[in-house]
Amino acid sequence: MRQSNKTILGLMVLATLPFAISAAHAQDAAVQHKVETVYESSGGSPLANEPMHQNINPKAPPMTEAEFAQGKEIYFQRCAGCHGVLRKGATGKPLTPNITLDRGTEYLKTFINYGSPAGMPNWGTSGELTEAQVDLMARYVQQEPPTPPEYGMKDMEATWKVMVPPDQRPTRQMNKLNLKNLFSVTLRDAGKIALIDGDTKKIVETIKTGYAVHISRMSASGRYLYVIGRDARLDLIDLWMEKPGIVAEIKIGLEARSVETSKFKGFEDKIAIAGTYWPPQFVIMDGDTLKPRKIVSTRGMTVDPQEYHPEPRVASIVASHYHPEFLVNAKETGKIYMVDYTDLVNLKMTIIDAARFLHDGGFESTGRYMLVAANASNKIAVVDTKTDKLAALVDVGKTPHPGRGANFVDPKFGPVWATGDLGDDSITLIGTDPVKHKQNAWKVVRTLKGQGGGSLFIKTNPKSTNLWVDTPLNPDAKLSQSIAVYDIKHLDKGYTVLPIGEWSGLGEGAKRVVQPEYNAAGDEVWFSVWSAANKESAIVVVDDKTRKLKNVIRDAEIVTPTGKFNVYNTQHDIY
Ligand code: DHE
Repeated sequence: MRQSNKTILGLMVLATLPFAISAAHAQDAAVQHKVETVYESSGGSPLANEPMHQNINPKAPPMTEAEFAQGKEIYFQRCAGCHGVLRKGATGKPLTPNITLDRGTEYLKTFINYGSPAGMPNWGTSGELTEAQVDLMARYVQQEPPTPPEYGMKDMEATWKVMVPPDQRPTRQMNKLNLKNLFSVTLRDAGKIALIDGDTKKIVETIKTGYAVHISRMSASGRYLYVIGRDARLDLIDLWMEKPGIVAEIKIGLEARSVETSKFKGFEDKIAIAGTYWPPQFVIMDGDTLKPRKIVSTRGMTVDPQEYHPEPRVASIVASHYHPEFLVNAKETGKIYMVDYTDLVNLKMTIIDAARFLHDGGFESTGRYMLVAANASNKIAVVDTKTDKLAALVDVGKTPHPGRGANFVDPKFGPVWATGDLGDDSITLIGTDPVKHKQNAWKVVRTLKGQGGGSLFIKTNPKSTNLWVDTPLNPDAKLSQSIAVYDIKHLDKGYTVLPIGEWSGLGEGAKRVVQPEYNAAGDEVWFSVWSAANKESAIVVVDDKTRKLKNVIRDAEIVTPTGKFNVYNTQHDIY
Protein backbone atom coordinates (compact mmCIF):
# COMPACT_ATOMS: atom_id res chain seq x y z
CA MET A 1 0.00 0.00 0.00
CA ARG A 2 2.78 2.38 0.96
CA GLN A 3 4.55 1.56 -2.25
CA SER A 4 1.55 2.10 -4.44
CA ASN A 5 1.01 5.55 -2.92
CA LYS A 6 4.57 6.43 -3.67
CA THR A 7 4.24 5.08 -7.16
CA ILE A 8 1.14 7.14 -7.78
CA LEU A 9 2.82 10.30 -6.49
CA GLY A 10 5.89 9.70 -8.65
CA LEU A 11 3.72 9.06 -11.65
CA MET A 12 1.65 12.15 -11.09
CA VAL A 13 4.78 14.22 -11.47
CA LEU A 14 5.80 12.52 -14.68
CA ALA A 15 2.38 11.92 -16.16
CA THR A 16 1.31 15.52 -15.85
CA LEU A 17 4.63 16.89 -17.06
CA PRO A 18 4.08 17.06 -20.82
CA PHE A 19 0.65 18.59 -20.45
CA ALA A 20 1.34 20.92 -17.54
CA ILE A 21 3.77 22.94 -19.60
CA SER A 22 2.43 24.69 -22.67
CA ALA A 23 3.81 23.40 -25.95
CA ALA A 24 4.19 26.98 -27.16
CA HIS A 25 6.97 27.41 -24.66
CA ALA A 26 8.63 24.13 -25.47
CA GLN A 27 11.88 25.70 -26.55
CA ASP A 28 12.02 28.14 -23.70
CA ALA A 29 15.19 27.52 -21.71
CA ALA A 30 13.50 27.90 -18.34
CA VAL A 31 10.84 25.36 -19.26
CA GLN A 32 13.52 23.00 -20.47
CA HIS A 33 15.40 23.40 -17.24
CA LYS A 34 12.27 22.52 -15.31
CA VAL A 35 11.89 19.38 -17.39
CA GLU A 36 15.36 18.37 -16.22
CA THR A 37 14.65 19.08 -12.59
CA VAL A 38 11.34 17.26 -12.58
CA TYR A 39 13.14 14.33 -14.26
CA GLU A 40 15.60 14.21 -11.38
CA SER A 41 12.72 13.56 -9.03
CA SER A 42 10.68 11.57 -11.53
CA GLY A 43 10.30 8.40 -9.57
CA GLY A 44 10.45 9.75 -6.04
CA SER A 45 12.71 8.34 -3.41
CA PRO A 46 11.88 5.23 -1.41
CA LEU A 47 13.41 6.98 1.61
CA ALA A 48 10.11 8.77 2.36
CA ASN A 49 8.92 6.01 4.66
CA GLU A 50 12.20 5.29 6.42
CA PRO A 51 12.33 6.19 10.12
CA MET A 52 14.83 9.06 10.46
CA HIS A 53 16.74 10.84 13.15
CA GLN A 54 15.28 14.32 13.79
CA ASN A 55 16.39 17.33 15.83
CA ILE A 56 14.01 20.12 16.78
CA ASN A 57 15.14 23.57 15.69
CA PRO A 58 13.65 26.11 18.13
CA LYS A 59 14.08 28.91 15.59
CA ALA A 60 12.04 27.19 12.88
CA PRO A 61 8.30 27.89 12.47
CA PRO A 62 6.16 25.37 14.36
CA MET A 63 4.87 22.21 12.72
CA THR A 64 2.76 19.39 14.10
CA GLU A 65 4.13 15.87 13.93
CA ALA A 66 1.60 15.02 11.21
CA GLU A 67 2.59 18.09 9.19
CA PHE A 68 6.26 17.17 9.53
CA ALA A 69 5.53 13.63 8.34
CA GLN A 70 3.68 15.01 5.30
CA GLY A 71 6.51 17.45 4.58
CA LYS A 72 9.01 14.62 4.71
CA GLU A 73 6.90 12.51 2.35
CA ILE A 74 6.59 15.36 -0.18
CA TYR A 75 10.26 16.27 0.16
CA PHE A 76 11.45 12.76 -0.66
CA GLN A 77 8.97 12.38 -3.51
CA ARG A 78 9.59 15.70 -5.20
CA CYS A 79 12.63 17.52 -3.87
CA ALA A 80 15.35 15.11 -2.71
CA GLY A 81 16.37 14.18 -6.30
CA CYS A 82 17.70 17.74 -6.83
CA HIS A 83 18.35 19.14 -3.36
CA GLY A 84 19.77 15.95 -1.83
CA VAL A 85 18.70 13.78 1.09
CA LEU A 86 20.50 16.01 3.60
CA ARG A 87 19.49 19.16 1.68
CA LYS A 88 23.14 20.06 1.08
CA GLY A 89 22.34 20.67 -2.59
CA ALA A 90 22.99 18.70 -5.77
CA THR A 91 21.55 19.91 -9.07
CA GLY A 92 19.29 22.08 -6.90
CA LYS A 93 20.42 24.68 -4.35
CA PRO A 94 21.27 23.76 -0.73
CA LEU A 95 18.30 24.08 1.61
CA THR A 96 19.89 23.80 5.02
CA PRO A 97 18.33 25.82 7.91
CA ASN A 98 21.22 28.30 8.02
CA ILE A 99 20.02 29.39 4.56
CA THR A 100 16.26 28.80 4.74
CA LEU A 101 15.71 30.42 8.17
CA ASP A 102 17.25 33.59 6.78
CA ARG A 103 14.87 33.57 3.80
CA GLY A 104 11.78 33.08 5.96
CA THR A 105 8.41 31.48 5.28
CA GLU A 106 6.90 34.09 2.95
CA TYR A 107 9.92 34.18 0.63
CA LEU A 108 10.09 30.38 0.50
CA LYS A 109 6.36 30.13 -0.21
CA THR A 110 6.70 32.41 -3.23
CA PHE A 111 9.67 30.43 -4.46
CA ILE A 112 7.90 27.07 -4.14
CA ASN A 113 4.71 28.46 -5.64
CA TYR A 114 6.17 30.17 -8.73
CA GLY A 115 9.48 28.35 -9.19
CA SER A 116 12.53 30.09 -10.65
CA PRO A 117 14.16 30.56 -14.06
CA ALA A 118 17.15 28.66 -12.66
CA GLY A 119 15.12 25.48 -12.82
CA MET A 120 12.96 25.20 -9.70
CA PRO A 121 9.55 23.91 -10.87
CA ASN A 122 6.47 26.03 -10.12
CA TRP A 123 4.99 23.51 -7.73
CA GLY A 124 2.10 25.75 -6.64
CA THR A 125 0.94 27.43 -9.86
CA SER A 126 1.28 24.17 -11.81
CA GLY A 127 -1.22 22.59 -9.41
CA GLU A 128 1.25 19.92 -8.26
CA LEU A 129 1.04 21.18 -4.67
CA THR A 130 -1.98 22.81 -3.00
CA GLU A 131 -1.71 26.17 -1.24
CA ALA A 132 -1.64 24.38 2.11
CA GLN A 133 1.13 22.07 0.92
CA VAL A 134 3.20 25.01 -0.34
CA ASP A 135 2.85 26.63 3.11
CA LEU A 136 3.75 23.35 4.78
CA MET A 137 6.87 22.85 2.60
CA ALA A 138 8.03 26.43 3.27
CA ARG A 139 7.97 25.63 6.98
CA TYR A 140 9.37 22.12 6.53
CA VAL A 141 12.59 23.23 4.81
CA GLN A 142 13.39 25.50 7.78
CA GLN A 143 13.54 22.48 10.11
CA GLU A 144 16.71 20.44 10.59
CA PRO A 145 16.87 17.87 7.73
CA PRO A 146 15.96 14.43 9.06
CA THR A 147 18.72 11.91 8.48
CA PRO A 148 18.00 8.43 7.15
CA PRO A 149 19.81 5.56 8.85
CA GLU A 150 23.12 4.14 7.70
CA TYR A 151 23.13 0.65 6.21
CA GLY A 152 26.07 -1.64 6.87
CA MET A 153 27.12 -5.25 6.51
CA LYS A 154 24.80 -6.53 9.26
CA ASP A 155 21.79 -4.96 7.51
CA MET A 156 22.80 -6.44 4.17
CA GLU A 157 23.40 -9.88 5.62
CA ALA A 158 20.00 -9.81 7.32
CA THR A 159 18.31 -9.43 3.92
CA TRP A 160 20.56 -11.77 1.94
CA LYS A 161 18.90 -14.97 0.69
CA VAL A 162 20.18 -17.71 -1.56
CA MET A 163 17.13 -19.53 -2.89
CA VAL A 164 19.10 -21.98 -5.03
CA PRO A 165 22.75 -22.53 -4.00
CA PRO A 166 25.24 -22.74 -6.87
CA ASP A 167 25.76 -26.52 -6.42
CA GLN A 168 22.03 -27.10 -6.93
CA ARG A 169 21.88 -25.11 -10.14
CA PRO A 170 22.06 -26.65 -13.61
CA THR A 171 25.45 -27.12 -15.25
CA ARG A 172 24.07 -26.32 -18.69
CA GLN A 173 21.08 -24.46 -20.14
CA MET A 174 17.96 -26.50 -19.29
CA ASN A 175 15.41 -24.54 -21.34
CA LYS A 176 15.04 -24.19 -25.08
CA LEU A 177 15.13 -20.40 -25.13
CA ASN A 178 17.33 -18.53 -27.58
CA LEU A 179 19.03 -16.77 -24.67
CA LYS A 180 21.04 -14.43 -26.89
CA ASN A 181 17.87 -12.84 -28.13
CA LEU A 182 16.02 -12.71 -24.82
CA PHE A 183 15.06 -9.27 -23.49
CA SER A 184 14.79 -8.31 -19.83
CA VAL A 185 12.12 -5.59 -19.80
CA THR A 186 11.64 -3.30 -16.80
CA LEU A 187 7.99 -3.15 -15.69
CA ARG A 188 8.70 -0.15 -13.52
CA ASP A 189 5.52 0.39 -11.53
CA ALA A 190 4.63 -3.29 -11.32
CA GLY A 191 7.92 -4.00 -9.49
CA LYS A 192 8.66 -6.75 -11.99
CA ILE A 193 10.67 -7.58 -15.06
CA ALA A 194 9.34 -9.46 -18.07
CA LEU A 195 11.58 -11.86 -19.96
CA ILE A 196 10.48 -11.55 -23.58
CA ASP A 197 11.59 -13.95 -26.30
CA GLY A 198 13.05 -11.75 -29.04
CA ASP A 199 12.23 -14.31 -31.74
CA THR A 200 8.54 -14.95 -30.95
CA LYS A 201 7.92 -11.63 -29.12
CA LYS A 202 6.12 -13.63 -26.42
CA ILE A 203 6.50 -13.11 -22.68
CA VAL A 204 8.38 -16.12 -21.32
CA GLU A 205 8.13 -15.15 -17.67
CA THR A 206 7.38 -12.20 -15.44
CA ILE A 207 9.46 -12.09 -12.28
CA LYS A 208 8.71 -10.07 -9.15
CA THR A 209 11.69 -7.86 -8.31
CA GLY A 210 12.30 -4.63 -6.38
CA TYR A 211 10.11 -1.50 -6.32
CA ALA A 212 10.51 0.61 -9.50
CA VAL A 213 13.16 -1.58 -11.11
CA HIS A 214 15.80 0.60 -12.71
CA ILE A 215 18.22 -1.47 -14.78
CA SER A 216 19.18 -5.02 -15.75
CA ARG A 217 22.75 -6.10 -16.46
CA MET A 218 24.18 -9.41 -17.75
CA SER A 219 27.05 -11.49 -16.43
CA ALA A 220 30.03 -12.03 -18.75
CA SER A 221 28.88 -15.55 -19.71
CA GLY A 222 25.33 -14.44 -20.47
CA ARG A 223 23.92 -16.82 -17.87
CA TYR A 224 23.11 -14.52 -14.93
CA LEU A 225 20.83 -11.53 -15.05
CA TYR A 226 21.15 -8.88 -12.30
CA VAL A 227 18.15 -6.62 -11.66
CA ILE A 228 18.21 -3.64 -9.29
CA GLY A 229 15.20 -1.74 -7.93
CA ARG A 230 15.03 1.86 -6.76
CA ASP A 231 14.52 0.38 -3.26
CA ALA A 232 18.01 -1.19 -3.56
CA ARG A 233 16.72 -4.74 -3.78
CA LEU A 234 19.04 -6.71 -6.03
CA ASP A 235 17.90 -9.95 -7.66
CA LEU A 236 20.05 -12.55 -9.35
CA ILE A 237 18.22 -14.53 -12.03
CA ASP A 238 19.61 -17.75 -13.49
CA LEU A 239 18.64 -17.97 -17.18
CA TRP A 240 19.88 -21.57 -17.43
CA MET A 241 17.15 -23.02 -15.20
CA GLU A 242 14.28 -24.82 -16.87
CA LYS A 243 12.14 -21.91 -15.74
CA PRO A 244 14.43 -18.90 -15.31
CA GLY A 245 13.99 -17.48 -11.83
CA ILE A 246 15.57 -15.75 -8.86
CA VAL A 247 18.39 -17.73 -7.25
CA ALA A 248 19.65 -15.06 -4.81
CA GLU A 249 18.51 -11.74 -3.45
CA ILE A 250 19.81 -8.95 -1.20
CA LYS A 251 18.87 -5.42 -0.18
CA ILE A 252 22.06 -3.41 -0.47
CA GLY A 253 20.84 -0.09 0.98
CA LEU A 254 17.81 2.17 1.02
CA GLU A 255 17.88 3.60 -2.50
CA ALA A 256 19.83 2.50 -5.59
CA ARG A 257 20.11 2.65 -9.38
CA SER A 258 23.14 0.65 -10.54
CA VAL A 259 24.58 -2.85 -10.71
CA GLU A 260 27.38 -4.46 -12.74
CA THR A 261 29.34 -7.71 -12.90
CA SER A 262 33.00 -8.59 -13.51
CA LYS A 263 33.96 -8.88 -17.18
CA PHE A 264 37.75 -9.21 -17.04
CA LYS A 265 39.20 -12.47 -18.38
CA GLY A 266 39.36 -15.08 -15.64
CA PHE A 267 36.76 -13.30 -13.50
CA GLU A 268 33.69 -13.93 -15.67
CA ASP A 269 30.53 -14.22 -13.48
CA LYS A 270 32.67 -14.15 -10.31
CA ILE A 271 32.08 -10.71 -8.79
CA ALA A 272 29.12 -8.32 -8.65
CA ILE A 273 28.93 -4.70 -7.56
CA ALA A 274 26.01 -2.43 -6.82
CA GLY A 275 25.91 1.23 -5.87
CA THR A 276 23.47 3.14 -3.70
CA TYR A 277 22.08 6.65 -3.62
CA TRP A 278 21.54 6.20 0.11
CA PRO A 279 23.72 5.57 1.95
CA PRO A 280 26.32 6.91 -0.48
CA GLN A 281 28.39 3.77 -1.00
CA PHE A 282 28.93 0.65 -3.11
CA VAL A 283 29.17 -2.99 -2.20
CA ILE A 284 31.19 -5.77 -3.81
CA MET A 285 29.58 -9.21 -3.72
CA ASP A 286 30.13 -12.77 -4.90
CA GLY A 287 28.75 -12.93 -8.42
CA ASP A 288 26.86 -16.20 -8.11
CA THR A 289 25.33 -15.77 -4.63
CA LEU A 290 25.35 -12.00 -3.94
CA LYS A 291 27.11 -12.63 -0.63
CA PRO A 292 28.21 -9.12 0.41
CA ARG A 293 31.98 -8.86 0.88
CA LYS A 294 33.09 -5.26 1.03
CA ILE A 295 31.34 -1.92 1.43
CA VAL A 296 33.09 1.29 0.37
CA SER A 297 31.78 4.77 1.16
CA THR A 298 31.88 7.53 -1.48
CA ARG A 299 31.65 10.37 1.05
CA GLY A 300 34.45 12.86 0.56
CA MET A 301 35.69 15.91 -1.29
CA THR A 302 34.26 17.25 -4.54
CA VAL A 303 36.57 17.70 -7.54
CA ASP A 304 35.91 21.41 -7.67
CA PRO A 305 35.66 23.24 -5.37
CA GLN A 306 37.41 20.77 -3.11
CA GLU A 307 34.78 20.64 -0.40
CA TYR A 308 33.32 17.84 1.65
CA HIS A 309 30.11 16.32 0.33
CA PRO A 310 28.13 14.09 2.69
CA GLU A 311 26.11 12.21 0.06
CA PRO A 312 27.84 11.51 -3.27
CA ARG A 313 25.28 9.17 -4.84
CA VAL A 314 26.61 6.25 -6.86
CA ALA A 315 25.46 6.65 -10.47
CA SER A 316 26.53 4.35 -13.32
CA ILE A 317 29.02 1.50 -12.88
CA VAL A 318 30.83 -0.34 -15.68
CA ALA A 319 33.23 -3.28 -15.64
CA SER A 320 36.68 -2.87 -17.21
CA HIS A 321 37.79 -5.27 -19.95
CA TYR A 322 41.45 -4.31 -19.45
CA HIS A 323 41.91 -4.88 -15.72
CA PRO A 324 40.01 -6.66 -12.94
CA GLU A 325 38.33 -3.37 -12.07
CA PHE A 326 34.98 -1.66 -11.83
CA LEU A 327 34.51 2.01 -12.72
CA VAL A 328 32.18 3.60 -10.19
CA ASN A 329 30.87 7.09 -10.94
CA ALA A 330 30.15 9.22 -7.87
CA LYS A 331 27.64 11.88 -8.83
CA GLU A 332 28.06 14.84 -6.48
CA THR A 333 31.84 14.68 -6.05
CA GLY A 334 32.51 14.13 -9.77
CA LYS A 335 35.01 11.37 -8.95
CA ILE A 336 35.44 8.08 -10.76
CA TYR A 337 36.59 5.18 -8.59
CA MET A 338 38.47 2.46 -10.46
CA VAL A 339 38.12 -0.37 -7.98
CA ASP A 340 40.43 -3.38 -8.20
CA TYR A 341 38.37 -6.38 -7.10
CA THR A 342 41.21 -8.92 -6.78
CA ASP A 343 42.09 -8.18 -3.16
CA LEU A 344 39.28 -6.86 -0.99
CA VAL A 345 41.43 -6.74 2.14
CA ASN A 346 44.15 -4.60 0.62
CA LEU A 347 41.77 -2.73 -1.62
CA LYS A 348 43.37 -0.71 -4.43
CA MET A 349 41.48 2.14 -6.03
CA THR A 350 42.53 4.74 -8.57
CA ILE A 351 40.41 7.82 -7.97
CA ILE A 352 40.01 10.01 -11.01
CA ASP A 353 38.93 13.65 -10.82
CA ALA A 354 36.35 14.15 -13.58
CA ALA A 355 33.56 16.73 -13.24
CA ARG A 356 30.18 17.08 -11.57
CA PHE A 357 27.57 15.51 -11.62
CA LEU A 358 28.46 12.13 -13.06
CA HIS A 359 25.44 10.19 -14.26
CA ASP A 360 25.24 7.69 -17.15
CA GLY A 361 27.62 6.40 -19.79
CA GLY A 362 29.30 3.47 -21.51
CA PHE A 363 32.25 2.32 -23.62
CA GLU A 364 33.35 3.36 -27.09
CA SER A 365 33.44 0.59 -29.70
CA THR A 366 36.76 -1.02 -28.68
CA GLY A 367 35.80 -1.27 -25.01
CA ARG A 368 38.97 0.53 -23.88
CA TYR A 369 37.66 4.03 -23.16
CA MET A 370 34.67 4.74 -20.91
CA LEU A 371 32.64 7.89 -21.56
CA VAL A 372 30.36 9.24 -18.84
CA ALA A 373 28.14 12.33 -18.70
CA ALA A 374 29.01 14.98 -16.12
CA ASN A 375 25.57 16.43 -16.62
CA ALA A 376 25.68 19.59 -14.52
CA SER A 377 29.01 20.55 -16.12
CA ASN A 378 27.79 19.88 -19.70
CA LYS A 379 30.78 17.64 -20.22
CA ILE A 380 31.63 14.07 -21.12
CA ALA A 381 34.50 12.57 -19.11
CA VAL A 382 36.66 10.02 -20.94
CA VAL A 383 38.65 7.43 -18.99
CA ASP A 384 41.31 5.18 -20.48
CA THR A 385 40.69 1.85 -18.73
CA LYS A 386 44.05 0.52 -19.90
CA THR A 387 46.17 3.23 -18.25
CA ASP A 388 43.57 4.09 -15.57
CA LYS A 389 43.80 7.78 -16.45
CA LEU A 390 41.46 10.57 -17.41
CA ALA A 391 41.85 10.91 -21.19
CA ALA A 392 39.73 14.02 -21.67
CA LEU A 393 36.88 16.20 -20.51
CA VAL A 394 34.86 17.15 -23.56
CA ASP A 395 32.43 20.09 -23.63
CA VAL A 396 29.09 19.07 -25.11
CA GLY A 397 25.49 20.37 -25.16
CA LYS A 398 23.28 21.14 -22.20
CA THR A 399 22.81 18.32 -19.68
CA PRO A 400 24.04 15.38 -21.74
CA HIS A 401 22.13 12.12 -21.18
CA PRO A 402 23.57 9.30 -23.30
CA GLY A 403 22.26 6.18 -21.55
CA ARG A 404 25.22 4.07 -22.61
CA GLY A 405 25.67 6.18 -25.78
CA ALA A 406 25.91 5.06 -29.42
CA ASN A 407 29.01 3.91 -31.34
CA PHE A 408 29.39 4.11 -35.11
CA VAL A 409 31.76 5.17 -37.86
CA ASP A 410 31.18 8.70 -39.10
CA PRO A 411 31.86 8.69 -42.88
CA LYS A 412 34.02 11.81 -42.53
CA PHE A 413 35.52 11.63 -39.04
CA GLY A 414 35.92 7.92 -38.32
CA PRO A 415 34.76 6.11 -35.15
CA VAL A 416 32.57 8.24 -32.85
CA TRP A 417 30.50 7.90 -29.69
CA ALA A 418 27.35 10.00 -29.50
CA THR A 419 25.10 11.50 -26.85
CA GLY A 420 21.80 13.37 -26.87
CA ASP A 421 20.91 16.05 -24.32
CA LEU A 422 18.16 16.60 -21.82
CA GLY A 423 18.60 20.36 -21.94
CA ASP A 424 18.78 21.18 -25.66
CA ASP A 425 18.14 19.71 -29.09
CA SER A 426 21.72 18.83 -29.98
CA ILE A 427 23.31 15.45 -30.51
CA THR A 428 27.07 15.46 -30.05
CA LEU A 429 29.47 13.15 -31.87
CA ILE A 430 32.88 12.68 -30.20
CA GLY A 431 35.83 11.13 -32.07
CA THR A 432 37.02 7.97 -30.27
CA ASP A 433 39.98 6.67 -32.27
CA PRO A 434 43.30 8.04 -30.96
CA VAL A 435 45.27 5.75 -33.30
CA LYS A 436 43.98 6.18 -36.86
CA HIS A 437 42.05 9.44 -36.34
CA LYS A 438 44.24 11.09 -33.75
CA GLN A 439 43.26 14.64 -34.70
CA ASN A 440 39.62 13.86 -33.90
CA ALA A 441 40.10 11.86 -30.71
CA TRP A 442 38.10 13.24 -27.76
CA LYS A 443 36.95 16.22 -29.84
CA VAL A 444 33.45 17.12 -30.87
CA VAL A 445 33.53 16.34 -34.57
CA ARG A 446 29.91 17.04 -35.38
CA THR A 447 26.78 18.36 -33.71
CA LEU A 448 23.47 17.22 -35.14
CA LYS A 449 20.22 19.03 -34.62
CA GLY A 450 17.60 16.80 -33.08
CA GLN A 451 13.85 17.04 -32.58
CA GLY A 452 14.20 18.88 -29.29
CA GLY A 453 15.39 18.64 -25.71
CA GLY A 454 14.20 16.03 -23.25
CA SER A 455 16.25 13.26 -24.84
CA LEU A 456 17.23 10.32 -22.63
CA PHE A 457 18.60 7.60 -24.88
CA ILE A 458 20.41 7.22 -28.21
CA LYS A 459 21.18 3.92 -29.97
CA THR A 460 22.63 2.19 -32.98
CA ASN A 461 24.18 -1.21 -33.69
CA PRO A 462 27.37 -2.29 -35.54
CA LYS A 463 25.14 -3.96 -38.17
CA SER A 464 22.99 -0.88 -38.74
CA THR A 465 23.29 2.47 -40.48
CA ASN A 466 20.50 4.02 -38.42
CA LEU A 467 20.97 6.26 -35.39
CA TRP A 468 17.90 6.55 -33.15
CA VAL A 469 17.33 9.42 -30.71
CA ASP A 470 14.37 9.55 -28.32
CA THR A 471 12.82 12.67 -26.71
CA PRO A 472 10.48 11.19 -24.05
CA LEU A 473 10.72 14.17 -21.70
CA ASN A 474 10.04 16.87 -24.28
CA PRO A 475 6.96 18.88 -23.20
CA ASP A 476 5.50 18.61 -26.71
CA ALA A 477 3.56 15.31 -26.97
CA LYS A 478 4.34 15.12 -30.71
CA LEU A 479 8.02 14.86 -29.87
CA SER A 480 7.75 12.72 -26.75
CA GLN A 481 5.63 10.18 -28.66
CA SER A 482 7.93 9.84 -31.66
CA ILE A 483 11.54 8.99 -32.52
CA ALA A 484 14.10 10.71 -34.74
CA VAL A 485 16.22 8.49 -36.96
CA TYR A 486 19.34 9.54 -38.88
CA ASP A 487 21.06 7.79 -41.74
CA ILE A 488 24.65 7.43 -40.51
CA LYS A 489 25.92 7.53 -44.10
CA HIS A 490 24.20 10.90 -44.70
CA LEU A 491 24.19 12.63 -41.35
CA ASP A 492 23.98 16.08 -42.95
CA LYS A 493 20.58 15.22 -44.41
CA GLY A 494 18.89 15.52 -41.00
CA TYR A 495 16.45 13.12 -39.43
CA THR A 496 13.20 11.36 -40.24
CA VAL A 497 10.47 11.17 -37.60
CA LEU A 498 8.65 7.91 -36.95
CA PRO A 499 5.36 8.15 -35.01
CA ILE A 500 6.06 5.17 -32.75
CA GLY A 501 3.37 6.20 -30.22
CA GLU A 502 0.74 6.23 -32.96
CA TRP A 503 2.01 2.91 -34.36
CA SER A 504 1.45 1.31 -30.95
CA GLY A 505 -2.31 1.61 -31.53
CA LEU A 506 -2.78 2.49 -27.86
CA GLY A 507 -5.59 4.80 -26.74
CA GLU A 508 -5.23 7.63 -24.29
CA GLY A 509 -2.00 7.97 -22.28
CA ALA A 510 1.34 9.75 -22.17
CA LYS A 511 2.79 7.18 -24.62
CA ARG A 512 6.36 8.38 -24.15
CA VAL A 513 8.66 6.65 -26.60
CA VAL A 514 11.73 5.67 -24.67
CA GLN A 515 15.02 3.73 -24.89
CA PRO A 516 15.62 2.15 -28.30
CA GLU A 517 17.20 -1.32 -27.93
CA TYR A 518 18.39 -3.68 -30.69
CA ASN A 519 17.83 -7.40 -30.92
CA ALA A 520 20.85 -9.73 -31.04
CA ALA A 521 20.97 -9.82 -34.86
CA GLY A 522 20.96 -6.02 -35.03
CA ASP A 523 18.10 -5.97 -37.55
CA GLU A 524 15.23 -4.90 -35.25
CA VAL A 525 14.83 -1.99 -32.83
CA TRP A 526 12.50 -2.16 -29.84
CA PHE A 527 10.89 0.95 -28.36
CA SER A 528 8.94 1.28 -25.12
CA VAL A 529 5.71 3.22 -25.41
CA TRP A 530 5.41 4.25 -21.79
CA SER A 531 2.17 5.44 -20.22
CA ALA A 532 1.09 5.71 -16.58
CA ALA A 533 0.46 2.51 -14.59
CA ASN A 534 -3.33 2.80 -14.95
CA LYS A 535 -3.07 3.12 -18.75
CA GLU A 536 -2.00 0.60 -21.34
CA SER A 537 1.63 0.63 -22.51
CA ALA A 538 3.32 -1.38 -25.27
CA ILE A 539 6.59 -2.26 -26.98
CA VAL A 540 6.86 -1.36 -30.64
CA VAL A 541 9.31 -3.32 -32.82
CA VAL A 542 10.63 -1.67 -35.98
CA ASP A 543 12.46 -3.34 -38.85
CA ASP A 544 15.85 -1.64 -38.91
CA LYS A 545 16.39 -1.83 -42.68
CA THR A 546 12.99 -0.64 -43.88
CA ARG A 547 12.19 1.47 -40.78
CA LYS A 548 8.68 -0.02 -41.01
CA LEU A 549 6.54 -1.31 -38.15
CA LYS A 550 7.16 -5.02 -37.52
CA ASN A 551 5.33 -5.87 -34.27
CA VAL A 552 3.44 -4.33 -31.40
CA ILE A 553 3.82 -6.26 -28.14
CA ARG A 554 0.69 -5.61 -26.10
CA ASP A 555 -0.22 -7.57 -22.99
CA ALA A 556 -1.94 -6.80 -19.67
CA GLU A 557 1.43 -7.63 -18.05
CA ILE A 558 3.28 -4.84 -19.93
CA VAL A 559 2.82 -2.17 -17.26
CA THR A 560 5.08 0.92 -17.54
CA PRO A 561 7.87 -0.66 -19.59
CA THR A 562 10.92 1.63 -19.53
CA GLY A 563 14.27 -0.12 -20.01
CA LYS A 564 14.78 -3.13 -22.27
CA PHE A 565 18.00 -5.10 -22.15
CA ASN A 566 18.84 -7.60 -24.85
CA VAL A 567 20.97 -10.38 -23.34
CA TYR A 568 23.62 -10.50 -26.11
CA ASN A 569 24.03 -6.73 -26.48
CA THR A 570 24.13 -6.11 -22.74
CA GLN A 571 26.57 -8.97 -22.17
CA HIS A 572 28.99 -7.65 -24.81
CA ASP A 573 28.52 -3.89 -24.28
CA ILE A 574 27.14 -3.45 -27.81
CA TYR A 575 25.47 -0.11 -28.32
FE1 DHE B 1 17.50 6.25 -14.91
C1 DHE B 1 20.03 4.27 -16.23
C2 DHE B 1 19.58 7.23 -12.43
C3 DHE B 1 15.19 8.61 -13.97
C4 DHE B 1 15.24 4.82 -16.99
N1 DHE B 1 19.46 5.84 -14.43
C5 DHE B 1 20.33 5.02 -15.13
C6 DHE B 1 21.63 5.07 -14.48
C7 DHE B 1 21.49 5.90 -13.40
C8 DHE B 1 20.12 6.38 -13.37
C9 DHE B 1 22.56 6.26 -12.39
C10 DHE B 1 22.88 4.34 -14.95
C11 DHE B 1 22.97 2.98 -14.35
C12 DHE B 1 24.19 2.21 -14.82
O1 DHE B 1 24.52 2.24 -16.03
O2 DHE B 1 24.86 1.56 -13.99
N2 DHE B 1 17.41 7.71 -13.48
C13 DHE B 1 18.36 7.92 -12.56
C14 DHE B 1 17.97 9.00 -11.68
O3 DHE B 1 18.57 9.41 -10.65
C15 DHE B 1 16.76 9.64 -12.26
C16 DHE B 1 17.16 10.95 -12.92
C17 DHE B 1 15.66 10.02 -11.28
C18 DHE B 1 15.15 8.90 -10.41
O4 DHE B 1 14.48 9.22 -9.44
O5 DHE B 1 15.41 7.74 -10.69
C19 DHE B 1 16.38 8.57 -13.31
N3 DHE B 1 15.55 6.66 -15.41
C20 DHE B 1 14.80 7.66 -14.92
C21 DHE B 1 13.47 7.66 -15.49
O6 DHE B 1 12.53 8.49 -15.24
C22 DHE B 1 13.41 6.54 -16.46
C23 DHE B 1 13.18 7.06 -17.88
C24 DHE B 1 12.30 5.55 -16.13
C25 DHE B 1 12.45 4.87 -14.80
O7 DHE B 1 12.69 3.69 -14.82
O8 DHE B 1 12.39 5.53 -13.76
C26 DHE B 1 14.81 5.94 -16.29
N4 DHE B 1 17.62 4.80 -16.35
C27 DHE B 1 16.54 4.35 -17.06
C28 DHE B 1 17.00 3.30 -17.96
C29 DHE B 1 18.39 3.15 -17.76
C30 DHE B 1 18.74 4.11 -16.73
C31 DHE B 1 16.11 2.54 -18.94
C32 DHE B 1 19.33 2.18 -18.45
C33 DHE B 1 19.63 2.62 -19.85
C34 DHE B 1 20.59 1.73 -20.57
O9 DHE B 1 20.40 1.56 -21.79
O10 DHE B 1 21.55 1.24 -19.96
